[in-house]
Amino acid sequence: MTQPTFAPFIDGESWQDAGPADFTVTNPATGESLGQETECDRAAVGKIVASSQSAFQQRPWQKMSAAERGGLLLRLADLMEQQSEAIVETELLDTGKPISQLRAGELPLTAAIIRFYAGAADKVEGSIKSGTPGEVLMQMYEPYGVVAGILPWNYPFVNAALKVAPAIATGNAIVLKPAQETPLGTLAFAKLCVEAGIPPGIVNVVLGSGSVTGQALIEHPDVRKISFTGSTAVGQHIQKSAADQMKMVNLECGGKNAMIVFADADLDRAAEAALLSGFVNAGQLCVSCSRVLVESSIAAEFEAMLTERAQKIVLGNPRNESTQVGPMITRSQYDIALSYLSEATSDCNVLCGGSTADIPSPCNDGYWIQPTLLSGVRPGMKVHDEEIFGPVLSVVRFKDEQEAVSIANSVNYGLSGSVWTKDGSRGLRVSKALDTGICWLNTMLTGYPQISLSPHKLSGTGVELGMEGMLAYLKRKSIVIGIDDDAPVGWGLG
Ligand code: TAP
Repeated sequence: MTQPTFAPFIDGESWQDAGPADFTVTNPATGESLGQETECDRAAVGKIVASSQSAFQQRPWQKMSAAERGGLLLRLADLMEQQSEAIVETELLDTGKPISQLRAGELPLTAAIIRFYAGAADKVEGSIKSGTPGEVLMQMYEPYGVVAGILPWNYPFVNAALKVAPAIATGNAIVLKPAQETPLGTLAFAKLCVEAGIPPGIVNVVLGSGSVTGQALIEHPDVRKISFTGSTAVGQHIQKSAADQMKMVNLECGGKNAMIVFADADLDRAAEAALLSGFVNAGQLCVSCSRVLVESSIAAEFEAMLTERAQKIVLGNPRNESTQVGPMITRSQYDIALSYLSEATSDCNVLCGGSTADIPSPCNDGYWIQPTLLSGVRPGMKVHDEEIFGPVLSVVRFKDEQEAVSIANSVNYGLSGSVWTKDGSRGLRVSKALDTGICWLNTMLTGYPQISLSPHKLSGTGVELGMEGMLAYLKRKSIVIGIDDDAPVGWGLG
């Protein structure tokens, strides 16, 4: 049977002969080929950015009110819900995520993000400040024009919404670049945008590798802002490249987040939260707390609780409703996670998991790793300090509050954290002391479009989500207006 060609999306249509289609997109749960993907070279990227620039500069986009753009986003969210089963199928094939989590988690979160920015579109306020009596000072916001949204493979649909919704709400055009391994969700998202009435060209998609297509996109002079989600190494590279043309850059990068469990915590809830955080999406989640810091006095008891429950986690075919953990999404990430594991298992105690998993047909050729729990992990070990981005949860013991904070903050990243204690003052004190963009206190991973995420340290720069995340898609402009014809101008000397 002939397989589909995944081609870039320009002016509301698939551009089938944009370039060579020789990259195979794979279903990570089964190892089967889903089709061939086109790679956009510099010329193809140039054509797609030109389409975005033209759509941005012309009617109907330039004549549309913010409220109308908000209305288009509401229609997008509605369409997404009406077509949710088709979207779930697309994401399931592309990423191998468990079907129950796609239905109950990702799709509702994506719709919530879009609806938040739909409502926010006409809430952008400028200001008037006092100057001299003869002058009025205005401050306002303007869209950048063409924005690049560069996406990772771990949550293609959610990440597309995180870039597209604020970009559209603020009147920009956006060119998305999905990870080469996971183009399906982004293409489906862009098509839905057109179906919702967003003018063709306002949401375009380039396809191809980061080094060729991504690089051409970030270097294009008409791209005035880059919103990137991915690894710290690539984020740093993008920031350096963007400096040549003074582009505004937003970077959401890696994390090595800590959950701190004090002896007085509700251990039952804390154990559930730790396992969710460590193993949801097979650990391929930037904000997951892959380090569990446990007060020494309860460490043995807590490790036993985690082990007993981790052994019951259902790993397997993402189509089964009962599946909790799916495969690694890419072959390369599977290899990276296994290489971390082979090093860690000689230095630490493996409480459960620790290697690949055999999943029966049709999933026997997928990228499967057992949910793995390690104890005896300490700062300085690679498994403690570096982001693995796989289903590996490390237990680290601490003796008191000061040591817990010091261990949590000892890594180069600063994305998220979580604190578990019944002592309210301590909970807030420790949450404040964590050098991270977000902290959950006695809860875990709850996501709200209305609160911003601003990564600290090597986890990134800028802000995503919330009103501030939307303002990041706008440049500032001040206008000073003279209203007194008799006011002096010039040197004021005569
Ligand atoms: P990366 O390898 O950094 O790739 C991210 C995106 O950048 C991909 O689309 C990639 O393209 C592209 N890219 C690579 N080189 C580029 C270049 N020179 N110019 C422009 N684009 C380029 O990350 P990943 O492995 O896909 O994602 C996992 C990482 O994302 C983890 O570190 C995770 O923590 C992070 N992440 C962070 C967050 C937040 S909110 N902080 C959320 C999700 C994920 P190709 O892959 O096609 O080559």
